[in-house]
Amino acid sequence: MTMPKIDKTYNILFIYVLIIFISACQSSPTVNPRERKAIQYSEKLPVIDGIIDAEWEKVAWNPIDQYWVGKKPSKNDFQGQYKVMWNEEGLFVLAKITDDILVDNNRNPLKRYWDDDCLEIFVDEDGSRGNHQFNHNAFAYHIALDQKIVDIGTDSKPHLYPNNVNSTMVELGNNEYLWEVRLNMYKDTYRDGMTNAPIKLTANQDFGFAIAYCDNDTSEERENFIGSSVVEGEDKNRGWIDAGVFGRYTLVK
Ligand SMILES: [Ca+2]
Ligand SMILES: [Ca+2]
Ligand SMILES: [Ca+2]
Ligand SMILES: [Ca+2]
Repeated sequence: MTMPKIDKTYNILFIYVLIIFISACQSSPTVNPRERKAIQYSEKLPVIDGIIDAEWEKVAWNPIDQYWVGKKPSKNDFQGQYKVMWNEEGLFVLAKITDDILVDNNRNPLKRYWDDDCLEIFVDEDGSRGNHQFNHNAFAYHIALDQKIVDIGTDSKPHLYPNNVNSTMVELGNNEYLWEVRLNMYKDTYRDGMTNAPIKLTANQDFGFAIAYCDNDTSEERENFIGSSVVEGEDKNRGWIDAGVFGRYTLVK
């Protein structure tokens, strides 16, 4: 009888394939880029001075490691990590950035500001997601090396938003820089050129957040744009238009 021998061979082959399949599944766990994460509460407001407050020690660093524009940079070229906390008064961000060459080619803060080195912080105060290109459903604040704050207004033109963000950047040495930022929060009814009262954040609410760094060293245009959230698809440079690509968070207390 030869049949049992063939059956046995198939059984061994089947088990072998099954083991390979299971181990492949285990070695690459499925990551859900839209998984909701927590932003921790800060009882005290950090001082925006580039010195790490005791409150910052209580929250973890997170990587800025998603290549939205350009390829993976070398460690000298760019490395980035951030911390984020919330308080009723606003959102607080600490970013540690390694960048080998700082450039500010466009001295006019409203001209091609994304082609100069800048930190970009994306906030969607109610986590509503959706388009925010020419409205204030969400903000994409570009923070230049001279701490000028730029986003696009409802008239489709870039504007400075000096009252919305308070930031500072200090050099730590070895091409490493610490950015400390406070962002006031506003409703989507924010009106450019008017006095807008900041809103209070509340525990357990949804929040959209991402952070990125525009890195240019020696080029006409930005060389790399590295962000914190996983963006699906070919075009990953969508944070300035679509709040749906921000990370999804809950403010916890
Ligand atoms: Ca501080
Ligand atoms: Ca660089
Ligand atoms: Ca919104
Ligand atoms: Ca640079």
